[in-house]
Amino acid sequence: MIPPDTLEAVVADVLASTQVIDMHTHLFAPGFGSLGLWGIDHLLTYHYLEAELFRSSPIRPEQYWALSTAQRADLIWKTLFVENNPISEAARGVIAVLHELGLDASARTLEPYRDFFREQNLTDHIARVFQLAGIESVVMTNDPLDPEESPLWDSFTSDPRFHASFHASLRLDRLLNQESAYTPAEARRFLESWATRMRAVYMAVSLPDSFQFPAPDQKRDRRNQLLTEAVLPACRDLNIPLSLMIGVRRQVNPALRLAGDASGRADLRSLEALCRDFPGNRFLVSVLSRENQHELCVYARKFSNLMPFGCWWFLNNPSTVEEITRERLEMLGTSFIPQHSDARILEQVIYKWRNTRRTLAPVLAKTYRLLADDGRAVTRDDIERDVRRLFRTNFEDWTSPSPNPTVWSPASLA
Ligand code: RAT
Ligand code: ZN
Repeated sequence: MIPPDTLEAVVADVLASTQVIDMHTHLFAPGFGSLGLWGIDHLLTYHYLEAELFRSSPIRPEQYWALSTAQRADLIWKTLFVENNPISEAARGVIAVLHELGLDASARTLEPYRDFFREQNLTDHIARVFQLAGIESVVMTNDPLDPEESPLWDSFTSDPRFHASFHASLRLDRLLNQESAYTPAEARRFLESWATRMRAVYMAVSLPDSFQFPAPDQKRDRRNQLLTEAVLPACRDLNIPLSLMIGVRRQVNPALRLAGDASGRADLRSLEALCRDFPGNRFLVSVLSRENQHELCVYARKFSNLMPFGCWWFLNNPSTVEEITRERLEMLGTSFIPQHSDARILEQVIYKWRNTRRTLAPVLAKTYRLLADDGRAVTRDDIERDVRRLFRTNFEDWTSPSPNPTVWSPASLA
């Protein structure tokens, strides 16, 4: 039995020693060259920090975009890290990364950091970053309609070295949210061939808060038509899930570019319709609005083909992660995926997973304390089983279900 006063330390230790599968990032394997972002200049010009820059500096967006990447990074460092204390989640993250990499996080200029990153060999650096972050592998976001990315697949597929650490996911935003000339039949063939080529572990799309399924004019709704006639059948054929990231309001302030998106509450009856009408599909779902979180848990209780995941983007702050994770544990036990990093710059996985573990430790410890109060104390093995499920196997089971699923029968209980 674990003494009550060491419970949180045991939970923290189990969290620290369980390797995560980071199921949604914007990172790229080294074979993708300059698409893969890393290093101090990219860490500082992360769009979460760009949004914060404009709140503390008089610079106007058009003046900022006229600067080089290094000049932008210098300005963000000066504004958010020297003239102000870096206390926001995104700013504190940069400090944690520098510290974990053994650097003094209080330099006045970026030169010492630039020197450090210049000396790194990328392959070794990736291995060190994954080890510091406690992650086994990451899932990339791969868009075959991205003219910069698609030609690079030729060399990547022939280089199997990185497949174990960088899985692919087939992103559908361009296909579904922007104009594309494909008929549903063509789109289905296109998706099946790309998903096979990429060995995609799932397909994914982000959807606005206004997403409606079925739409009032369902027959003329191009996105819904492509969903029902191309995406969902392709996912069924390939036996992979579809990830829906619902509630993003793109470009409410276009002057901020990538930092110009916001969030909105969605009508999750659309999700209800999808889960009910397509029982042969599995859905991974994240919702961006805090107000949608409880409903998402309710729907997960109704539909076993729905897997809630992550505390996405504006929700990835300790106070909100704590609230959402508590709610999920209370309503779903361990049948959800608590977090993904959404990292865009390699080293971010260090701080994002550090923060996730730090927030999860007291939440899980409290859950076990309540259980002990009610009559059942947990062992370290019990905790390990839960954390493995949350950090790994819920995702693994959802993306690569065993080829011969054990069909449930009353006899299997005997
Ligand atoms: O969190 C982010 O970086 C956003 O800009 C989005 O990329 C979001 O995560 C998405 O995948 O659409
Ligand atoms: Zn993302």
